[in-house]
Amino acid sequence: MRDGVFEAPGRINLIGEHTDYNDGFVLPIALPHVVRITAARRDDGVLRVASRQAQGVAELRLVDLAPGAVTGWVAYVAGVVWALREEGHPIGGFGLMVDGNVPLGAGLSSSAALEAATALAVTELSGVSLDRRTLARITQRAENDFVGMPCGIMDQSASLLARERHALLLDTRTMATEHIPFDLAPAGLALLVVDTKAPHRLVDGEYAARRRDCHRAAELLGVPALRDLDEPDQDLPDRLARRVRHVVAENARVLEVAELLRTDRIREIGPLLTDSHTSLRDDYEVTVPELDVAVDALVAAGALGARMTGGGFGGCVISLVEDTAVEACTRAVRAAFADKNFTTPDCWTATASAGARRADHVPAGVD
Ligand code: GAF
Repeated sequence: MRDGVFEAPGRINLIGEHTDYNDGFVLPIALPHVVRITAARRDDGVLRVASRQAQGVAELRLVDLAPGAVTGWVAYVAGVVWALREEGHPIGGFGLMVDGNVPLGAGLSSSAALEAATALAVTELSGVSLDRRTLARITQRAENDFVGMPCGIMDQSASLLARERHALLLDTRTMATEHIPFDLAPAGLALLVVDTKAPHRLVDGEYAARRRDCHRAAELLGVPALRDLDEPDQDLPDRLARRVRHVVAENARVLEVAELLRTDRIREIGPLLTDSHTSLRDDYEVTVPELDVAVDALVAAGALGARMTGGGFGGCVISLVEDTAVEACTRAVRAAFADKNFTTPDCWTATASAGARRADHVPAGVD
C-alpha cells in the first residue's frame, strides 16, 4: 500500500560557514533539488529501505537499530527512525523507496535532505506531530549519534524550515528564524553554482578537528561558545586564534548580509561573500585548490562575489552575478579548470525553493 510521498530539499548556504556548531548565525536557502520518499507502513517491525539511485535493499529489524549497526547511506534513514524511537515516539515498521536529484557528494546536503524526508514521512504516517525545529534537532541527533558525523544543525534546519524565494536566517543558539526575501531574478541577478567535482568527504577527521579547535578556544577564553565573542582574541595559540577570527568575523558578516537583504541592497552582499571565502581559505583552512580557483576565476570574470558553500574540502562554490554575466562567468570557470587539468565543473543557477513537504496532496478527510 502506498501511504504517502514526501520531499525534502538540499541546501546552499549563502553565508555563515562553520558557525552553527559555535552557536552562531547561518543564512541558507533550500534548493529546488529534493530527496523524495515514498513510504508505506508495515506491521512486522521491519524497516525496509530501497533507492532508485543505489543497488540493493536493506531490511532492518527496528529492535536491532543501534549506533554503528548500519553503515552507508541507509544509516541516515535508519538513524532518524532510531532517534525518534529513542525519544519515545511510536514509530513502527516502514517500507521506504528513496529517489531524488540532489547531487551526491557535492556538499549540497543530500544527507540532511534524506534525513528530513525520512523524519517527515515516518512521523506524519505514524500520527506523531512534532514541530519542524524538533524534527531538525532529532535529525541532527541521528547524524551525530547514529551516523557518527558531528555536524551542526544548519543543513537539517534549512531542509525543514526554508521557504520559497526566501533565505533562512537562523540563530542556532535559540533556533529563532527570520525568512528574508531572496528573489534575485527581479533584481537582474543570479546565483551561479559551480560544482567543482572535487571529492567532498565530511565524515573524516578534518571537520571534527575544526569543531574541536573551536571548543578548545572557547574553553580557553572562558565563554560558552565562540558566538559569545565580539572581538577575536590575540592571546591564543596561532591556529586557534585564526579559527576564532574566522568564526567571529563570519557571524558579523551573516548579520550584515541579512541587513543588506532586508533593505534591498542585494548587490552589496557580493564583497562579503568573497571575504567569507578568503577567511575560510586562510584562517579556517577548509578550502581546496578547486574551490579557490573557481572563486578567483568568477571574481576576475566580473562576479559581484563568490565563496565556497558548505563544509568545504571540495563541493560547490556559489557566486552572485548579474544575470547578463552568467555565461561569461561559466566560461571563465571552465577555462580556468581546463587550464589546471581539473575535472570539468557543473555550473547552474539556483533559486531559493521550498522546505520539506508532503508531495501527494491527499484531500482533507481521505487520509
Ligand atoms: C556541514 C555541516 F553539516 C553543517 O552543520 C555546517 O557546520 C557546515 O558544514 C559548515 O558551515 O554542512
